[in-house]
Amino acid sequence: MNDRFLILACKNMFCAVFANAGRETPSVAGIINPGSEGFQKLFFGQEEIAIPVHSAIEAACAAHPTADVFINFASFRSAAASSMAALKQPTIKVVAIIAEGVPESDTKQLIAYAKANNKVVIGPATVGGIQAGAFKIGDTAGTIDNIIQCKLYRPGSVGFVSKSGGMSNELYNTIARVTDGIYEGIAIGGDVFPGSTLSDHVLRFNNIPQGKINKPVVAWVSGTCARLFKSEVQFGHAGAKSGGEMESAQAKNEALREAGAVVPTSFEAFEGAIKETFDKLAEAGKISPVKEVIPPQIPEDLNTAIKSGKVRAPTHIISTISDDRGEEPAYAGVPMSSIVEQGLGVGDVISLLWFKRSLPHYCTRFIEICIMLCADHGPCVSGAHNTIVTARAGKDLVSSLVSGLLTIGPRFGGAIDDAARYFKDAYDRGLTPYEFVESMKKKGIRVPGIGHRIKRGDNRDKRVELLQRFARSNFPSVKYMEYAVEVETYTLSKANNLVLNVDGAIGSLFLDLLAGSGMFTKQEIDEIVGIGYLNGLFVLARSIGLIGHTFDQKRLKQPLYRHPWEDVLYTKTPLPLLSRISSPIFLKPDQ
Ligand code: Q5B
Repeated sequence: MNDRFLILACKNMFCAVFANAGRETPSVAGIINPGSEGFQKLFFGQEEIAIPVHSAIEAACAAHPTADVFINFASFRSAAASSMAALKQPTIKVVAIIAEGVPESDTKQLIAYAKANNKVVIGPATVGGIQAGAFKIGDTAGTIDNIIQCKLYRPGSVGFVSKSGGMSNELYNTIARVTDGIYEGIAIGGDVFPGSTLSDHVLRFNNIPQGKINKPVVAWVSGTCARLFKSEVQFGHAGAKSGGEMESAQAKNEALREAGAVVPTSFEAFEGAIKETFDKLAEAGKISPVKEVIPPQIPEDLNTAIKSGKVRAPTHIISTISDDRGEEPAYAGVPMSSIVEQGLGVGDVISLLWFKRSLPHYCTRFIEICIMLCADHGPCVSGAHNTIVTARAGKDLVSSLVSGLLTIGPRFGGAIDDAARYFKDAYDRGLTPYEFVESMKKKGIRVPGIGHRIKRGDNRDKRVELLQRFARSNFPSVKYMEYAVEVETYTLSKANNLVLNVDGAIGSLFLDLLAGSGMFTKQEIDEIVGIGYLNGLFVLARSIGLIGHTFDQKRLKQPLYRHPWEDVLYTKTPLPLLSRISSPIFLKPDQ
C-alpha cells in the first residue's frame, strides 16, 4: 500500500485514519463527500489540519494525483457503484470497502474489473487494516489505548492477515505480547467473495523488503468445534461456512500444515506457536526485533497536558491566507521579505490576500489603477459627506471613516459586484443589450453599473475611459467590457445620464481579468462573483479619500456641521396629497 488516501465518507460519519506515531505528513489526501465541498478539520498528532473535501470522486482524484488508495465508507447501497467509479480512476490502485451487505454479484464485478486492471480490492465487510506507525484504514485496532497496548504505533516484524475484524484485534494483542509486533495487518472481510484473499496478502507480505518469506507462516483456522454440531455451522461471516468435510476447519488446518505453515493443535496453542516461530527467526538472525520506542501518552489534565504537548485541542478558526508564526509573516505562503525584495506592490498584496495567488503584472497593475482612480471623488459624494459631518461632530478617525464607508452600497460605489453578476449572466446567456436592459426594466431593477448623478453622454467619466484604455492595450480579452459598452450605447439612447459608470467599468473589466488571465477556473470565477469580492476594491480605495477628508476637516478646525433650514422642505402635508401636488389637475377656463 502507498501512503496517501482518498476517503469516501458516508453521511453523518467520518473516520479519522491517523495511527500517526512518526509521520511528518498526513496519510489522508482528501475526503469525498457527495454534495459538499470545502475543508474538514482533523487532528494530526498534536495539531489540527484542514483536509480538502470534494464532492466527486473524479474531482478528488484530479486534485490528488499521488493518492492511490481509496477507502470507501459508503453504505452497502452505494458502495459498489462508488468503488467501481474509484477503480476506474487511473490514479487509484487500491480500494478498501468497509460496508457489509454489498450484493455478491456487484462484488464479483468489482473483483473482475480490479483483476483485469491490475488493481486491489480489500473487503467488502472489512474492519480495515493497519500499517503500524503509518496509517490505519477504518476501525481496525479500535481505540488509541488499544493501539498503544498492541504496539501498533511503530512497525514490528510480523505480517498479519485475517478474514475477521474481531480476530484481527485479538491477534494484534497476541502478536504484540509474544513478538516485536505487527508490521502490517489486514482484515480481508467476511463476505463469501472477498476482493483480495488471505493468500494474496501473504504473497504480498513476502515481497515486503524488510525480510522475505520464504518467511514462515503461522496459521490457524478457527471453527474446529463445528464437528460437535449436527448441522452445518456458519461462524459470523457470510464467507465463514463450514459445510462439507473439505470445508471444515480441520481440513483447512491440515492443508496449511501440509503446505508448510506452522499450525498449532488448538487456538490456545496459537500464541505459543507464534512466539516459538518468532524466537527462532530472531535467534537465527533472520529478523532483528525492532527497538522499542516510547508511545505517545494518553491525554490527562487538559491545561497541564497542553503545556507539556501531550494532548491536542481543537482550534476555533480556520485561516488560509496568511501566517505570522514563522520568522516573518507570509501572505498566501509568500514571505514578506520576498514581497519587498521583488519590488511588488499593493496590487500583488491584494492578489495574494484576496485571491490567494500571484497574478500577472498587468492584473496587479489594473487593481492598483482601480484603487488610485476610486480613492476620492470630491467632498459632495455620499461617503465623503458623511465622513465630513462625522469629523466635524468631533468624532475620531475610525468613526469618521466608518461613517463614510457605511454609505457604500447599491447606489453609491457598491454596485461593482452586482454589475459583474448581471453583466456576466446576460453575456453568458447571450442576451442582446436590448433584451438585457428591457428585462431588467420589467423586473423593476436599475442596471447596476449604469447611470450617474453628474456624468452624461457628452461629459463622460474620465476614470471609465482610463480603465478601458488600459484594458484594451493589456488584457487578452475585453469581451465583458465591450458588452457593457454596448449596453451603455443602448441606455444612452434612452437618457443622457445613463452612462457606464466607474462601478460598471470595474465590474465588467474584472470579469475579463478573471476569465482572460487563465489563473481562475470557471468555478472559482463563479465563486468570486457569487461571494462579491469586487466592492472591496471601492471600499479599500475610498478609505484613502475618506481618511483624507477626516484629516482635512480636523486640520481646518471645522465646527459642528448643521444643515441649513433653507435646504429642507418643511411640510405638514400628508404624503398622498404631495403626489397630487406634483400632478396638478388643470381645469379648462370654460369649465
Ligand atoms: N435610471 C447612480 O441616478 C444612480 C438607471 C436607470 C436603468 C439604471 C442610478 C443608479 C445603478 C447603481 C450604480 C454606482 C443612483 C454609481 C458611484 C461612485 C461615484 C459617485 C459620484 C464616486 C444615479 C433618472 C431616470 C429614471 C431612472 C433611470 C437611472 N439609473 N434606468 N438603469 N441604472 N444606478 N451606482 O441620477 O423613467 O424617470 O423613472 O441607481 O451603478 O456611486 O461621483 O457621485 O466615485 O463617488 O439619481 O462615481 O443611475 O437618476 O434616480 O433621477 O433616475 O433614469 O429609472 O427613469 P440619478 P434618477 P424614470 S457610481
